Amino acid sequence: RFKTYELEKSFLIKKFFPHTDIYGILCENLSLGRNNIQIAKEMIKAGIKIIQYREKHKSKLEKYKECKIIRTLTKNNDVFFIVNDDVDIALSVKADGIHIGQEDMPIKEVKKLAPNMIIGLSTHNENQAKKAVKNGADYIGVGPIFKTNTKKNIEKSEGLNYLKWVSENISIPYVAIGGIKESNILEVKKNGGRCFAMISEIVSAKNIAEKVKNIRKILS
Ligand code: 3NM
Repeated sequence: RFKTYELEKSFLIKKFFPHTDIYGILCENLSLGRNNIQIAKEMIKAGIKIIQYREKHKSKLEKYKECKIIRTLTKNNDVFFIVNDDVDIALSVKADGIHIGQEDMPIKEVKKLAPNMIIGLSTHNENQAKKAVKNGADYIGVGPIFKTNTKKNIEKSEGLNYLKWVSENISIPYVAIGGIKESNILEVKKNGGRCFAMISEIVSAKNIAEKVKNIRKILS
C-alpha cells in the first residue's frame, strides 16, 4: 500500500510541477472584496493548475466549508489542491496536498497522518532545504525571494541567491515565493525559478485572467 502511495505521489508531482508555471495562493483580505470561492474560480478560469488555500484569520469551520467547495471546483477542473497548515481539513476534504511551515508539526509526523498526500514545506535557507529533503518533503517553498508585506514576521532568506543554490543542489520540486510580481518574475526565472507562488500579485489583480496571461507571456 505504501508503494502505491509513493507511485501516485510521483505521478502527481510529475503532472503538476513539470515545467515553468504559476502556483496560486488564496488570501481573502487581499482580494479586493471578492471571496475565496470567486477567486478560486477565476484562477481556474485563468488556467492556474495549482491552488493553495491559505487563511490565517478564519475559524476551522469556515475554512473547512470553503475548502470543501474549492476541492470540488479543483477536482472538476483537474487542478491540484493544497491546504495550508490544517492537516485535518486537508484529509477530510481529500486535498491533493498539504503545505506546512518550519513552526508546524514535524514533516515525518505529517507524513504518518497523511501518507498519500503531497507534502510541501516552506524553507528559508540551505540547511532547512537539505533537512526537508532528508525528512521526505515532496516539494519545498523557497523564499522570501523579495520583500513581502503579505506574511508578517517572516524568516529572512538570501532571496535570489538562495533560490539559485536550490536550483543547483536540490533534487525535489521547489516553488519560489515572496514578493514575486509580473515586474520581477523574469529575474526569478533567471535565478533558477520554475514554479512561482504568488499571493498579492494574483489575488489583488482586477482581472486575474489577464494578469496570468501577461505573466505567462513574460515567462515563455
Ligand atoms: N511564504 P506575496 S513569503 C506565504 O518565504 C509566504 O516562505 C513565504 O505573498 C516564504 O506573493 C509568503 O504577496 C508571502 O509576496 C507571499
